[in-house]
Amino acid sequence: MPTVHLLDYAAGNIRSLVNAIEKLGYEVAWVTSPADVAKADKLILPGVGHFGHCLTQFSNAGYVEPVKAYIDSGKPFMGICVGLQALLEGSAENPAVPGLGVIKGRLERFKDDEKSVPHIGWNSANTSSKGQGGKGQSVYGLRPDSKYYYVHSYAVPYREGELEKDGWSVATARYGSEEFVGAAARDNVLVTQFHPEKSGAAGLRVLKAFLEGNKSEPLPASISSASIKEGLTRRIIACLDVRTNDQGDLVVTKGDQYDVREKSGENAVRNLGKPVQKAQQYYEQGADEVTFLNITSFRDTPIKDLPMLEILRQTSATVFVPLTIGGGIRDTHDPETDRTAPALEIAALYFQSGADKVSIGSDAVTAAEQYFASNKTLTGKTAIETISEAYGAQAVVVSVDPKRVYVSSPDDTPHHTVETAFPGPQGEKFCWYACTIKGGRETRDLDVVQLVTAVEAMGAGEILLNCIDKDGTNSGFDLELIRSVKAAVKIPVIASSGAGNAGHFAEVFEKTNVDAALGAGMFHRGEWTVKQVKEDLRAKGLMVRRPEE
Ligand code: 1PR
Repeated sequence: MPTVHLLDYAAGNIRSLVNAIEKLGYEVAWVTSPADVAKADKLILPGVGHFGHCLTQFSNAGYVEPVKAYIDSGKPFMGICVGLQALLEGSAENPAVPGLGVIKGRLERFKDDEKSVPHIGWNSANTSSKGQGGKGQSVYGLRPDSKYYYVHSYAVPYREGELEKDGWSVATARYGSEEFVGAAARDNVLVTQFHPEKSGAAGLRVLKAFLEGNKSEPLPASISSASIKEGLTRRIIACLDVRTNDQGDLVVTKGDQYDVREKSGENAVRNLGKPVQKAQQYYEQGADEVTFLNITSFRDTPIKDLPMLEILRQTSATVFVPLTIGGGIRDTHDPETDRTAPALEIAALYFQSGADKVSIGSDAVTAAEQYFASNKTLTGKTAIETISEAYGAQAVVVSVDPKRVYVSSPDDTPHHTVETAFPGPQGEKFCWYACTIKGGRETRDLDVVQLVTAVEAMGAGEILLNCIDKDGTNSGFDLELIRSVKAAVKIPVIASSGAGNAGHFAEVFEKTNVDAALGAGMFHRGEWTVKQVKEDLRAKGLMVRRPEE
C-alpha cells in the first residue's frame, strides 16, 4: 500500500483524516520527530484550533526548519486548516507567533458585525476565474460548484492578483461581504482552509487528487456559471439521541418533550434504530453534520470503554461529515482507576475516536451559574474553557435545554423575557426561558440569554438550541426563542426541537437569521429524508449543499 506521512503535533481530530486516507487506499505513517520529516514521500500537516497554540507546539517540537526543507525539496506537501495557516507569515490571532512564511500574507479575524463567527459550514473553494488553474481546469479536484466544510474564525483575506503573482492558484470563498482564501496550490504544495476529510465526496476527491499527484484536470462539462453559487449554505443536521433500552442495547430514541418511553403497552424506551446505521443513512441522504447525544449514563463503565466511543469510531470510518458528541462531557469518576478524569480528558477521548466537536449541556449551566455568582469571573478551569483552549472554540458546542416560564409582565421576573404570540395557560403574554439540567429533569433559576452569553464569554464556539416545549411536537421551531438567542450572541446558533416537515426548516431560515437547523424524529420515523428537506429548501431559493457521488 502506498504511504503518506502525517505530522502529529496533537492537532485535534486526526482520526477522520486517517480514515479518509485509508479509504482512498493509502497507508498512514506518522512523523513523530523532526528527523522523520525528510523520510516522507508525501506529507500532510493537519490542524484545527488556535494558530498560536498549534504553531508554538509545532515550533517547540523543532518542526519549522525540517518542514521548510521538505517543502523546498519539491516533494508533495498538503496543509489542512491550521496546516494552511502555518505556511503564512503570521496571524492576528497571535501576532507574536510567526508562521513559516512560505505564503505571503497574514490571517485576519472575520468581522462579526454582520455574521456569526466562527465561520462554520459548507462553502465554496472556487478556482473558476482565478490563478493558473483558470477557467475550465480543476486544481487538485476542486470544483467551483462543490461545497466544502469550513470551521475557523481567522482567514486570509483574498486580494485579487496578490498570491497569483507569486505563482499560486487560488480558490476563494465568500462569507458575508468578505472574500477569503479557501485553498491555494503551487508546484508541490496544496493548502486548504476547509477540511477535505469532513467534506464528503467532494473533499475525498481533493484528497485523492493530492495523493495521486493529480494537480490539474479538465472540469466536467456539466459545470456552468449557473451551477456555481457562492457563499455559505444552509446547514441541515441530523441528531441521534442515543441510550440503552431495557434490554441493554444502545438504540436511537426520540422523546416527546424529553420523555422517551412509549405512551402505551410496556412503557418501553422507543427504539428507532441503530446509531451507526442511522448516521450512515443520514450521511448518504446529504446531512451536513451528524450529532449524537448520549442521553443515558453509563454507570460503572471504565472511561476508556464508554460505548459512545465505539459508536464514533465506527461512524467516522465511513461518514465524512462533521460529527458532534454530547452527553456526559464533564469531570467523570473512572471506576477502573478510581480517579476523576477532567472533562478535557473525556473530550480528548472523543476527539481521538472521531468526534469533531463535543457538546456540553448540564455542566455548562453549572459553570454559567458560578460565572454570575462570581461577578463574571472566568476561572479558566471549566470544561468549556479548558476544551476551547486546547482544541479551539469551534470544537465546543453548548447544548441548551430551555423551557418556557410564562409571566404577565416583564416586571414579574428579573429574567430576560420575550413577548409571545402564543400566550400561556392564564393568557400570559410574556415568557422567559429557564435553563434545565439532567435531561430537563431539573429547572434552574438561570435564563437562556444569561446562559448563552456566559458560555460565549467562556469560549464556546456554537449553541445547540433545543426547546423542551417544542421537542418531539412536530409543530415547528420556537422562532421567538431563536430570535432572542441570536440577538444575544455572535457565535453560530443551531435551531433544534419541533421540526416536523420540510416547511419548518424553510420557515426557520426565512424568519430568523439562525445558522443551522437540526431535526430528529421526522428523520428517524422515515417521514422525511434529509434529501427531501434540502430539495424543498432549494425550490424555495435557499442555498443548500448537494451531496456528490
Ligand atoms: O447534560 O452534558 O450530559 O448532555 C446531555 C444531552 O442529552 C443534552 O444535550 C440534552 O439536550 C440531551 N438530552 C438529555 N435527555 C434527553 C431526552 O430527550 N430525554 N435529549 C435529551 C435532547 C433534544 C434534541 C432533539 C431535538 C429535536 N434531545 O437533541 O434531538 O429536540 O427533536 P425533534 O426534531 O424530533 O423535535 P449533558
